[in-house]
Order: sequence, then structure tokens, then C-alpha cells
Amino acid sequence: MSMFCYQCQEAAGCKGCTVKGVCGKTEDLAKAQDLLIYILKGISVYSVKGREVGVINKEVDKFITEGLFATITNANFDRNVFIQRVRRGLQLREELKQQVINAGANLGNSNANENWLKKMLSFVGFKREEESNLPDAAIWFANNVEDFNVKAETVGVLATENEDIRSLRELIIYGLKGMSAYVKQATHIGYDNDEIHGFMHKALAATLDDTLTLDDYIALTLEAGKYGVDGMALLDKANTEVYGHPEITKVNIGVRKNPGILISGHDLRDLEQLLQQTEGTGIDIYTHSEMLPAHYYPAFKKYSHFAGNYGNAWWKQTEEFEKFNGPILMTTNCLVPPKDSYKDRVYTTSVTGFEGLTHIDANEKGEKDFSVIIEHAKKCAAPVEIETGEIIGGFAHNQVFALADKVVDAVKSGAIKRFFVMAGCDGRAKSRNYYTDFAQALPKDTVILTAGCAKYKYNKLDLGDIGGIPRVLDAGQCNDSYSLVLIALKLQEVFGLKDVNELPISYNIAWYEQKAVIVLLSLLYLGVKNIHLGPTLPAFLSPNVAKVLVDNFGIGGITNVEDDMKMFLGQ
Ligand code: SF4
Ligand code: SF3
Repeated sequence: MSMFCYQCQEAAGCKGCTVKGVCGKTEDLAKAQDLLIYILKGISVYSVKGREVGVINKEVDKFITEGLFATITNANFDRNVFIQRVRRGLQLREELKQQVINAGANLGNSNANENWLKKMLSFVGFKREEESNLPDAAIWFANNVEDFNVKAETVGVLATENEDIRSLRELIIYGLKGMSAYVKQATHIGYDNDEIHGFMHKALAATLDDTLTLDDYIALTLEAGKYGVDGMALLDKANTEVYGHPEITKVNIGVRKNPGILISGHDLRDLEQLLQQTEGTGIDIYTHSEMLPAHYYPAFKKYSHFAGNYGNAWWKQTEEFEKFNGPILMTTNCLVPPKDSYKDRVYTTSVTGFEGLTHIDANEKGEKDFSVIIEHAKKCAAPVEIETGEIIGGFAHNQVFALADKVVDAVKSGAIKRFFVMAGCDGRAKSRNYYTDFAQALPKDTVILTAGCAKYKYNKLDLGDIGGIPRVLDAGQCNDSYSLVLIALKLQEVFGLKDVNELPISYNIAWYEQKAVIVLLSLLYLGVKNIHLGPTLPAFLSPNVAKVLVDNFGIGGITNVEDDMKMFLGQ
């Protein structure tokens, strides 16, 4: 087997990609990513000890967050980036180790751990010691690519032999990847939460610990859900305090006559800077996929050249980027390996990357200079119109709370019988047409609550409204699933219910990558039961771990629209 990855919904044969990723990830890239994750675990061993004695190294926090995020599906396909990160990670680990030792960290309480300390002291200066009790990830060192390649063969997912322990370790790591994405976006806006970093490091280090049991890992999985909620809350605070609360907004999906720049991914600070730098240049800015909800924020409405949303979810980019004619800026995942026909127009920033594309880095203040993209756009034709009209969104928590009376009355009168949370991701699998069919088949007295790119399966259908309340309420990006949780908790309070599961809300969630994993863990942590997950259950859930989720949380898959409709509506 040349590689093994099963972190996303497209894992080959619902088991794992073993030759090349369905996403386009090559064997070399997969191995470099595996090695980086291993290095992050090793750094975390020292970070955990450091925090016990007050050592918080912000560069380490940033490095781990960005390293995790870079390995998310469809974020970065540039192997050199990962090799450089491995090199820097090894240096950073040694710097942190020195800092921790200088701070007098107690590295353990057993004889073995005293030995740990002695060994640690002897490692300073990159010395290798074979008999250490430290995990290998905390001491292994190399500085040439050949050695990296050899090591990478031994540290991937399959290095954990017990399939249940492996399943839980990976579930935790994928949750951390999702969490890292939200934390990275929040820190880019200037918001941070040290406890989340502390947890990420504790959990990464725990995946190296062979003394932990299945129960320990299950507890850690649920704890990840708690920090998932905190991560989404942090990003919500950052977005809403800086850009205002999303409000009901109609977004144009047609085009204008000027050349345009298309911005995709999730990072609102990148969008803000692009809007500022393109003001008065005669270039229009369009959003793609998960950047659509940016239109709902008051702060961006003042830009008259913020023209609309172009196209659909991430997987349609290979046709839509071709037709857009102008440059495209990828701020986060999902990037699809670009076709030659438009490759020269795609730019990456932050953790995204692809060999051969121009990458734009931030300065120390997080500022980016997009002038190369702007000059490029000036030479391009206006986008080809692929559709016309408007879509409506902006139903995040603040806006829905403002409508609470109307919504509650509609529920009390029976005009709204049930809500369906259909948040999550979209993807290219044909089986995902299920979600379009499901939305269309829902009774007219039901309302869809959505967030994430999953919405593109039904946000352009004419599903009507209930007394002025649209039947599809889009809260925003996948992280705005947090809004859906707040809305559910508000309804629970208004109706005076003891348990959030007593509400007339069903969960039919579509997943693709690891942000959906942290959203799922967050919902489980909040006590939400009977979530249905599709189009297929994660390949990384072993039968026993899946059984734990079924027995304790009522997690289930999907079948077909007709049977699922009966199941959800209790007929
Ligand atoms: Fe396969 Fe998904 Fe991993 Fe890509 S990210 S290699 S598609 S499992
Ligand atoms: Fe979509 Fe990648 Fe997950 Fe933010 S853009 S939801 S798939």
C-alpha cells in the first residue's frame, strides 16, 4: 500500500485511498502530511508540559493550528510546503523543549518519567537517545528529505494497529483539524482563546499515548466537541463584532460588465482586504461557494463593487472558474487541482496551496498585498453569466432571534410542524442528489435550517415560504452551524422544554471534510441525539466505534428519500 488516507467522505470504496486520493492527493503528498501530523504530536508533548509551568509559546500555537488546517481535505496540494513545515516543526520542537526545561517543568512523577526528564535534558542540542521513555514523535530528528520519506512510511494512520483505538485517535485528529480551521480564521481577525490551543495540544499528545483505553479516547472525543463549540463561538464573536451581525440579504447571482475577482473559501478578513484594495479600480468582487455568506454581513454592504455570488459549491469550480474569466483567490479549502485552462488565474493564500500557483503571504500584522491579483484582473474579460436572479440568506442567530415571535407563533399555530437541520458540506458524489430530492419532498409545513456549502443542493429551488418565513433559512458558513445550535437552544427556552431533543427538529447532515467532523462532535457534546449523517458514514469509524455512537447518540445513516421521510416524520 503506497498511502493510506480515510479522512473525508470520498475515501475510495468507503474504506480509504491507498494509491492516490480521490481528491487528487498524491502518495508523496499524503506521506508528507502524515509526517507533519506526527511532528505536531511531538511538539504537543512539550507544549502540554510547558503549559503546566506557564510556558505558552504563541509561535507553537500558530504552527500547530496552521499545520492541522493545511492537512484538511482540499486545502493544500503543495508537497514542498509540508516538507518545509516538517523542517520548521523539528526546529520549533527543540526550541520549545529548551524553553520548557528552562522553566523547570516537572516532566512526570514516576521513575520512568524522571528518566524522561534526564533524557530530555540530554537531548537539548538535537542529540538522539535510543532508550528514552519519551514518545518517538518527541525525539525523532532528521534533516534530509530522504530520511523524512523513510520515517513517513511508519507514522501514518495505520501505525496504530488496534482498529478501534485507531478509529478514535483519527476521529479526534479530524475534529482537531476542523477546530484549527475555525481558530485560524478567528486569529486572523484578532481573536484567540488559549484554552482551545491547550486542548488541541493535549489531544494531539494523547494520540501518542499507548496507555489510554477506548473509554479514555471516547471521553476525549466528547471533550473535543466542547472545544468545537468554543471554537465556533470564538469565530462567531470575531465575525459579528468586527463585521456586524448577519442580516436578511438578497444576493445577486448574475454578473455585471466589469472584470471581476472571485474569492472562495471561508476567510472574511481576506475578503475585507480584497474589497478595500479593489475599491475604485473598476473591478468587481464576486464570492464563490462558502464565501457566499459574506454578503450577509453589514460591514461588506458598503462596497458598491461587491457584486454578488458566482456559481455553486466547491466541486463545481472546474467548470465555473473556467467561465469566470478573471483571477480567483482561494482563502481556505476547498481547492480542486486546477485545470490548465485557468490555472494561471488561481491564487492561494494562508494555508492553501498548489504547486505552480502564486501564493500571497501576510505580513506580521496579517495584512496582505493583493496588487498582483488586481493587476491581473484588469487584463481579463468580465465573467460569463451562468445564471441570473437572487438568493436569500442571513438567518444567523441574531436575525432569527429578531424574528423569534413570528417563528414561535408559526410553530404554535401549526403552520411550521418541523425544522430540518441540513447543514454541512456539498460534494461531487452523484448520491448527494438525495439532498435536493429530500428538500423537494419535504412537506410544505417544514423549514430547512442550513449552514455550510451543503446548501447549494437546494438554495436555488423555489421552496416558498411560510407566512413570510422562507422555507430555507441559511445561517451562513459551516462554522455558523453554531448559530443553528443557538437557535435550537432559544426555541427550547421559549417552549420551556427540558431537553433540546424534545423540539420538533430533525438533523439530516451532509458531511465531506473535517470541519463537518467538529460540527458533529459539537452537536454530540451539546446533547443532540438522532443525527443522520450522509451520504455515507465515515470510513474512519470502526464497527465498534460506530456502535458506541449509535447506542449513545442514536447516530444513523441515510437510505432513500421515501423511507427517510417516513422515518423522520414518524409515519
Ligand atoms: Fe482520499 Fe479524502 Fe484522503 Fe483525499 S482526503 S486522500 S479523497 S480520504
Ligand atoms: Fe464546503 Fe469544503 Fe465542507 Fe465549510 S467548502 S463546508 S466542503
